[in-house]
This record gives sequence, structure tokens and C-alpha cells, in this order.
Amino acid sequence: MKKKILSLLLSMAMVSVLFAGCGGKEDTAPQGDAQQEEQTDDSAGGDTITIGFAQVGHESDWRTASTKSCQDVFSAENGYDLQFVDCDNDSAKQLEAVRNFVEQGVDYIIIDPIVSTGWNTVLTECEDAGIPVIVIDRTIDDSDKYISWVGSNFKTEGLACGEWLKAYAAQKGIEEINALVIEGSTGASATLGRTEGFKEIADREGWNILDSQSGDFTQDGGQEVMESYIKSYEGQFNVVICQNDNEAFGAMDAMKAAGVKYGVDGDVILVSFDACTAGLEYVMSGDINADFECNPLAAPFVEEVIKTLESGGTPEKEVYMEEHWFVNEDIIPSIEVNGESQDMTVVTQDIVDAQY
Ligand code: GZL
Repeated sequence: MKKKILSLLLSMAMVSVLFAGCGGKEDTAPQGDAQQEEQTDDSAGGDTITIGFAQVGHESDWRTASTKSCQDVFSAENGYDLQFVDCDNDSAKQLEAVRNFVEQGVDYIIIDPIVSTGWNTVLTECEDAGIPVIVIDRTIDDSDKYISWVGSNFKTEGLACGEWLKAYAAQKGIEEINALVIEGSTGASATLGRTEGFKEIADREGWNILDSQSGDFTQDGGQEVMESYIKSYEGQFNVVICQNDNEAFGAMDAMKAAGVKYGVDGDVILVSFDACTAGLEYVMSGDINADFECNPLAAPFVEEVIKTLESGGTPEKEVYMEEHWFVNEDIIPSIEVNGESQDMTVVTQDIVDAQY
């Protein structure tokens, strides 16, 4: 928007200069106008940056924190005009939102892609309009027509979950793993990565994944899938992997209602991803055995990308967020993921109080 206002004011200033040159009765007006335009130029020329943000939706605690991070950083007092669209987990709505941003002529577009494919055409439209696109969180896998991506390595999260479960089962003398997976939203890179990572370890260790269905990253979805699993696999499973905390909350409700004991003192190991505040509270209480963090606070890093661009620099194409792996019990100090030693963090009240 900054761009559009500037070019409009510059052309108005040029017209007023032309009028002034003609000596018409508008002599004073154009001068006055020109000065006013200069002032206006100055005020609109360098300050407000307009950002169009097409957010996945409002499906989880994680998403709420992600949205708040962007709204806090890209605020009016920080010099931004944030055009926020909650795309309600609807890919068609998200593509339409991005096209509307192009129509509006925003200065930057931020996208958290609901699904990882179907993006090349609309990103080409953004590129043709000269509007830089920054992708956060989930990835776009069928186009690289964006400036930067800021997010997490979802496959690493899945691998860490598998490596921890291997070490945990050994510590507890559990010889057979019969796991049920409640996946995230179908087609989301977070779902694809976590599923791929965990399955790689499960295949390597010869574990049984009895079933793997989508709970759509919601609490209702987690509860519905877990209720169905209990009917189909009662007494056959000893691990439940939920691909986000809100699904785990729903799965807990379903298991509680069915009398299935889960967590540190239960018959079923319960694992989650995201590590939001409420999720860590359940880790601390022992209801969730382990929670693999996915950091939603990308906005400060996105602002760094924008500032680099504004100063004529070239930002990094990929920026990875820092994340931690949380557990209830202090029996596995670290795990090895992709050949790298990674600490397991026992959840304390201080950690819960500091979480997003
Ligand atoms: C992961 C993010 C996922 C979270 C869910 O980066 O896209 O979507 O794990 C959220 O909580 O709904």
C-alpha cells in the first residue's frame, strides 16, 4: 500500500508541478498542493507497511498463539497495517485471500499454507505484481516463488518422537509397540512430516502402527477418532500418538470415558506435538508422557526478513525455529536424532509459566 500511495502522490506532485509551470489560476494551489503532497509524501512515503496475512484458521491453541504473534509484531504502533484473513482451514478461501491482497496492492504477503500444494499459479501472480511473499510454519512444496520460509522441521519432530519412544520402551521393559496415530489435517506439511518421521522409526524398530487417521488438529477430531479407535482396537494398543495437543485433549476425554488408563501411570503411552501451555500442564501432571514442541512465534523472524528487504538486503530462504522436547519423567536425558544429540526437558512449573 505504501508503494501505491507513494506512486499516486508522486504523479499528483508531477501534475501540480506541470500546472505551476503553466502559470494558470492554480498557481498557488499546485504550490500549496505540492507542499502538502511533499508533507503527505513524507508522511506516507516511509512509514506504514501494509501486510496481507492469510492464516490457516483457528483450529488449535498453537494457531491462536501463531496469530497473536503476528498481530503483536505487525501492529499499527510498530508501523504496520496488517490485513488479517482467517481462512478457516479452507484452501479455496486462502487462495482467494491471497489474490485479494494482490488486488489491494499490499506491500508484503504472509501465508501459512493450509496444504502444501496448489500454490504455483497464485505465487506467480504475486511475483508478477512485485509483492514479496513470506511463508510461515507449514511449507509450500510445489513452488519456490516466495522470498523466505520461517518454520519447523516437521520430519525431525516425528523422528524425535520415535527415538524417544524407543528409549522409553527400553527403560520400561516394553517389548512390543502397538501404536495408534491421530494425524493432523490431511495434506498439511506438519502432518506429512510428523507421520513420515515417526513411521521411519516404527519401520526400523518393527513396531505395529494399527491405524493412522486424521483428527484435523482439533480437540473434537481427536476425540472422535479416539472413540472409533477404542471400539476397533480395544485392548490391542499401548501407544497413542496425537499430532497436536488439541487432538490429545480430545483423545484423553475419549479414553477417560471408556476407562482406558493413559499417561505415566497408565497402560497407554500418550504422546503429543506442539507443547502449548495446556499441553505442558498435562505433561507435568503425567497425563501426557511426552510433548514435542512446534514453535508458533514466527513473527519476529518474519519482521527481520521484511527489514532486510526494506534495507535492500537478501534474507535467508529458510529460517528454522528453536524447539524443545518435553517429558514428565527424568529417565532419558537425551536422544539422538539425525546423528545429533538432543536434550529431553522435564517439565516444571516455571517452564509451563513461560510457554506460549
Ligand atoms: C504446525 C502447525 C500445526 C500445529 C497444529 O506447524 O501448522 O497446525 O501442530 C496447528 O496445532 O493446527
